[in-house]
Amino acid sequence: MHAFIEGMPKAELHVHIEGTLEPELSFALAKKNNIELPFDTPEALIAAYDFHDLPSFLKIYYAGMSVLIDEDDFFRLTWDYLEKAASQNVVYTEIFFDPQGHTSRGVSFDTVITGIRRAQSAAEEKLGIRSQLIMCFLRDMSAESAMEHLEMAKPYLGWLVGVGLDSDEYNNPPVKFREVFKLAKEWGLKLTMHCDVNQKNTLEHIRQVIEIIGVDRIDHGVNSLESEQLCELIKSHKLGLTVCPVSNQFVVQSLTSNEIREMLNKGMLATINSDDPAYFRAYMNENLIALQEEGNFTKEELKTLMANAFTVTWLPEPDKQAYL
Ligand code: ES4
Ligand code: ZN
Repeated sequence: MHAFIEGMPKAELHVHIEGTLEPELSFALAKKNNIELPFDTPEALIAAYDFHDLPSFLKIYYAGMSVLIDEDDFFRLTWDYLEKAASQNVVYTEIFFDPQGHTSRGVSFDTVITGIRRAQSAAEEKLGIRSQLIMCFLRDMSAESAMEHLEMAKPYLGWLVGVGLDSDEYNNPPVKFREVFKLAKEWGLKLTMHCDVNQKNTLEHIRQVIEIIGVDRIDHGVNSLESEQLCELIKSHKLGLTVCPVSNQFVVQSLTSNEIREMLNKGMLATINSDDPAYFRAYMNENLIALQEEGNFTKEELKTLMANAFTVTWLPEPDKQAYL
């Protein structure tokens, strides 16, 4: 079964590039940029990873970004992720990045996106892994800030496939960003938003992303199973759900294998993803292997999950068909 999982050609649709920052790279960049880290070794840094909910994770995730300063840092971050993904037979990936996590520290939008883009091009040429980029807005910042960052992205629209919404969901509903996402859609960008597992007002948030924002996909969205009506909406709109088993485990102490199976049984387009693999210590293969073991998934079910991922990619239709 492990060999089967490792050998499957995979698509990943929910990975935050800043969440792929490995402790070793963090130390290397800190040294290069003369930044003092509050830990002596990468192992000590990993030992301090103490997440039990979204805010406790985000605190560590934002602190980690402080070592990313110049274009080469963003290149190396992205290159290392793409190299790791390619080594796991990920043939296509859609990558989130959080520009506000960098501009708020004085790193320019251009530095961030140019470094990432350069690594995407190099990896496609040298490793054969294809990728597209999704710009995320931090939902705990203002809608005005999100709009400013959308405007900043205007000269780089050809480098973006879509926009997303992440960070702390508490009291930050999808409708807060209605105008930003409306404009992004007018510019031809695809739309997705996080509806993290077990958040306050989660069913209302899921309803909003579908009925008010008009998303093309939902990130996580596991709680939709609590509402037959939402499940029907998700199915009728053919929305993919990017589920992240190991990420979920930190919040609900389960890889949500029962929920993922229920989605498959209902014909919902569930996909498996790593979210923040360096922090959660699990890339695609580790997510799939752990999930298979918890839920006793069959090869057929795993094939369905991966076919779902290729089905809901934001690739041009002929390219998508070539993978299916
Ligand atoms: C995230 Cl798991 C998760 N949820 C919301 N925002 C995020 N940013 C990075 N990982
Ligand atoms: Zn996420």
